[in-house]
Amino acid sequence: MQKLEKKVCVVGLGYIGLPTASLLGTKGYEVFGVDTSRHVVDTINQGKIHIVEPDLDILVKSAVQSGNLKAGLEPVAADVYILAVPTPFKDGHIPDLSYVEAATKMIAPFVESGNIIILESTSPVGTTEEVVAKILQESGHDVGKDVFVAHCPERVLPGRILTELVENDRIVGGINPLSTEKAVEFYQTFVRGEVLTTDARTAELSKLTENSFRDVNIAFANELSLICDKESINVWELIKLANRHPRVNILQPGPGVGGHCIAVDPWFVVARAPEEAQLIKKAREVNDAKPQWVINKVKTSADKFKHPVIGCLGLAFKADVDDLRESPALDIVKQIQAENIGKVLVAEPNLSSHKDFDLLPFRDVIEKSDILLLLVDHKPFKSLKAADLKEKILIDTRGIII
Ligand code: SAJ
Repeated sequence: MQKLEKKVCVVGLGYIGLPTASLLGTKGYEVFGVDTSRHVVDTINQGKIHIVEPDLDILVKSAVQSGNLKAGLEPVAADVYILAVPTPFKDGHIPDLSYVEAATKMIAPFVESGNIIILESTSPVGTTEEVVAKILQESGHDVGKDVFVAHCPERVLPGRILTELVENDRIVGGINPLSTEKAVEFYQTFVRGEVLTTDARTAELSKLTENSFRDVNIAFANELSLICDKESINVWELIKLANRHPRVNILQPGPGVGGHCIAVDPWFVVARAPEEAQLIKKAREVNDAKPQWVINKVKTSADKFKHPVIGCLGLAFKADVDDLRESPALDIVKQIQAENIGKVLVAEPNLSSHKDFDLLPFRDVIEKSDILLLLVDHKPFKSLKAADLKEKILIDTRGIII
């Protein structure tokens, strides 16, 4: 593999930026990471991490110790800039592009002739051209000729980020063919998967499509769980049986869909095509309604006790991560607490503390609860057996306790 560029500046040192920066640091690039948080910058410069992701601690330590990864609050001159900042939504599910705008404005004074600027943040169609390229053009750069701009959406799965960063196929869409070509050359130096090429707008929509596809399929599973509950049928058994058909592959129901990706990105499609994106919108609504359904189940069970103790297992948005962003589990537990449905006990084995709850070991939570609400299929919880929980009311939103 050919090494073309030397210095990389990664803006945004979160779940995507930090793994990317440290991976590049261990591949021989000189990497400078930028974050607006002093705490994040200081932690990384000590070779430590501020997020939980398997093996990330080892990678960051090694990149920092080799001198190839440094972090700071302001960008530096580089050959390649990677923007990996959040793209949340505002009220009304309208995309919030202020972080992308701020990051582009921040690097603009450092950008020089020949540089490659890559937007990795998941973005609505048009963002690469209408925000990133436009700001750089307005800063006096001859975009597409002198500096090159492309979108390369991140597609890694939290929990498997380091493997997927290297192994996954990547989609690179430049604002013009030359930008695509330059960005592809860069990714080919560290990605083992295939690097597929297109234009920036198609690359943007491809990422949104992947997550919308998953959201729609999870919504189907969640809808089935409501139908099965009404019919007193075990949805997990039903799905297992249906999936034995060679062309059926139903996903798993849960307490709702969380994370910063699948619960957010489909809205970017809906925002630009509200008339057309009917199914995508409905799937979001089905998944967003599931937490309230779970809360109602807890309420019905709690009515059977004078002073119900509700043991909640898991706060994270999915198994074996500490990430609480858009977590339906967290929302459910907060709501149960706010509505005073009973005394709430919480276990989250991936966190050492939480500002709103005293976290307990999960065995203690089980022992002290009347109602056991399993919200996340974390590994330690999988050892639980229904036979050992006989005197409790069990609400297993993940179908792991048999
Ligand atoms: N979930 C279910 N049932 C399932 C699968 C997932 O309820 O059968 C729930 C999870 O519990 C979680 C949510 O969906 O709350 C999302 O989890 P996930 O594991 O499906 O996905 P994320 O959000 O961790 O990562 C996704 C991935 N996208 C796809 O699989 C299409 C990942 O590849 C993307 O890089 C990531 O979004 C992103 O950053 O966009």
